[in-house]
Amino acid sequence: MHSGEKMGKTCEGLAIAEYLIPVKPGFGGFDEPYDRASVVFVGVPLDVTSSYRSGMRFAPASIREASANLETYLLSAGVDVFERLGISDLGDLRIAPTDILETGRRIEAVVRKINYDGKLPALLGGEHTITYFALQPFPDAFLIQLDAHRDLREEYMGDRVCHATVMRRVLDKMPADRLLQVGVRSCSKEEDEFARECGIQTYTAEEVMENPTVIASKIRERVGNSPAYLTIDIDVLDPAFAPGVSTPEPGGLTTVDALRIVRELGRLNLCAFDVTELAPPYDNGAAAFAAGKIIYEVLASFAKRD
Ligand SMILES: [Mn+2]
Repeated sequence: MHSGEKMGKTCEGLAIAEYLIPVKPGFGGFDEPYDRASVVFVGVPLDVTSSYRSGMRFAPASIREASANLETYLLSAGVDVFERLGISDLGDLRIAPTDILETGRRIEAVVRKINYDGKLPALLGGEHTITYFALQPFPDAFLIQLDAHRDLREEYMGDRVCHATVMRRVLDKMPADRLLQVGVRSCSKEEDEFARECGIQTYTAEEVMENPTVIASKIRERVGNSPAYLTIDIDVLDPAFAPGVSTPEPGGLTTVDALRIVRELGRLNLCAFDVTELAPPYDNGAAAFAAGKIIYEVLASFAKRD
């Protein structure tokens, strides 16, 4: 039987352990047992479709290392995330190196199971392609994409499922008015025309930087209490703040801009979130620490949500 078919439509009794490689210490270093957790991390070191520089396979380990060396108390929120949330880490997904659809089935199975158990899945990419698969258990969710790029190409260098097409594949199944692109500053003419034709809500990097809190309020107004999947491509940050990414794009957010916006977005009715495209070999840890800090900020807001 193909592994993706074992799941059927239910997750009851689903054994996902075969898809996972345990990693200790996990995110933050606290290693709460899965049963007691409300937030569950999974590393997804997918690193196969990069068009420029790779190294995203090293990102989950780098983010975990940074997370263990950042304070878990958030001054902005007045919350220690490990006091308020049970946080577990299932380790890294086993990647099928030459079969992205099989890897995708494993991502979907693991996310579906965590969600079924009433916990928030938190994915540490890996390349952005993972979001397409991780979103599958949430057909009614809004997708809020923090990213320098639109990722809306119909195909890229012959690939239909890759980091540059991931949001186009999402829109094969999801109405365009549920995709919000935030921090955008780079795309092809065709992607821009497509986005306008479909009416994809877009906030450029400069619009966000004018006032991150106002943009976040607009997003919260639009999404309301609907389930929201937050995907953070770390290249939304300017390369000055996060040099270690796969496809750097100048003109981006400062780390403070990003913290201000996720501080608000963490209060949404989150169904899952991910952080993608970090390529640790290209900096001295700056991007991994920025990613860790952004994740803590999301968790602190999530812990305080009404
Ligand atoms: Mn990007």
